[in-house]
Amino acid sequence: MANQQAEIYNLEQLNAIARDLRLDILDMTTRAGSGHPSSSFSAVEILTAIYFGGILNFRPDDPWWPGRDRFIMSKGHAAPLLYAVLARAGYFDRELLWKLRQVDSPVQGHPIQGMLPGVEATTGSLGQGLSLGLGHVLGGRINQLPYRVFVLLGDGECEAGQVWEAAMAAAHFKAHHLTAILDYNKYQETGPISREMALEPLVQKWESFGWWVLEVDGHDISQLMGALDKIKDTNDKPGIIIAHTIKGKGVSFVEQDFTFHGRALNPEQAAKAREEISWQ
Ligand SMILES: Cc1ncc(C[n+]2csc(CCOP(=O)(O)OP(=O)(O)O)c2C)c(N)n1
Ligand SMILES: [Mg+2]
Repeated sequence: MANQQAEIYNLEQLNAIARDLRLDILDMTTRAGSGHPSSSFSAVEILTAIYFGGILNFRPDDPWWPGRDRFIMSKGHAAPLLYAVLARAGYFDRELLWKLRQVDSPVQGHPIQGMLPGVEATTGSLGQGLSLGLGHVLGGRINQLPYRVFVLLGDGECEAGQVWEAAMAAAHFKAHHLTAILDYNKYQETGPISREMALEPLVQKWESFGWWVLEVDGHDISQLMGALDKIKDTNDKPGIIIAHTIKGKGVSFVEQDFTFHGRALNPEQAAKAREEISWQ
């Protein structure tokens, strides 16, 4: 059965959705007084393309439908983005977003499977999502369900060894239903990746692990959709889209400032940010 997402959006509408998601992330984190706004802003267009560009096959009113495609937010600290997307997709009431990080709220600082419909995996301890995604693909193979699995990785996350263990295993098992998207914003928590622990040459690394590799501008929704579509044809290899992004994208004074990694904007900063985002 086709994607239950009834509406098909054009590029202009998708860019408007991306802008609205940024505003939600801003409001959620500023109201909570904590969270990861810059990590969330970085991947807004990636999730917009996957969820609203007709890539992911999902049913918000039947979230555990066995045939659904899976999206796993491996960089779990970008939970505000995931929650904003799931609310927008119709999995739950948008009012829940304002309970981010409150005690007993289902919208915790990191996603917890079973607490909210649409959350496929409990993440936040970095490095685990690709292994989980591979497990879903292999399970689908056993159960003869040809769903696809998409996993969003951070670049700092790729400094974790488990990512490469999963990469090696996915190639070995010819897991061509597995697509990783790397949010390559060049920063992790404490500074630039090139200084903390360099990843380059990244394309060659993934290729040498047996993956199909595409590179895109991670803020260009049409490039992302083109790559997400093309990567379905890998035949016998898993695929990765290396999406070049800007950490904090959309708010000038947050962009590339890693001190905003785990820090919400204060109300004055948020008012300025709202103004900037609203014009995009
Ligand atoms: C296993 C593990 N180690 C350390 C952390 C703490 N931590 C949270 S986010 C982060 C940086 C992640 O950087 P990146 O993957 O590049 O994500 P970005 O925020 O840049 O999108 C770190 C080290 C963690 N969550 N899990
Ligand atoms: Mg990063």
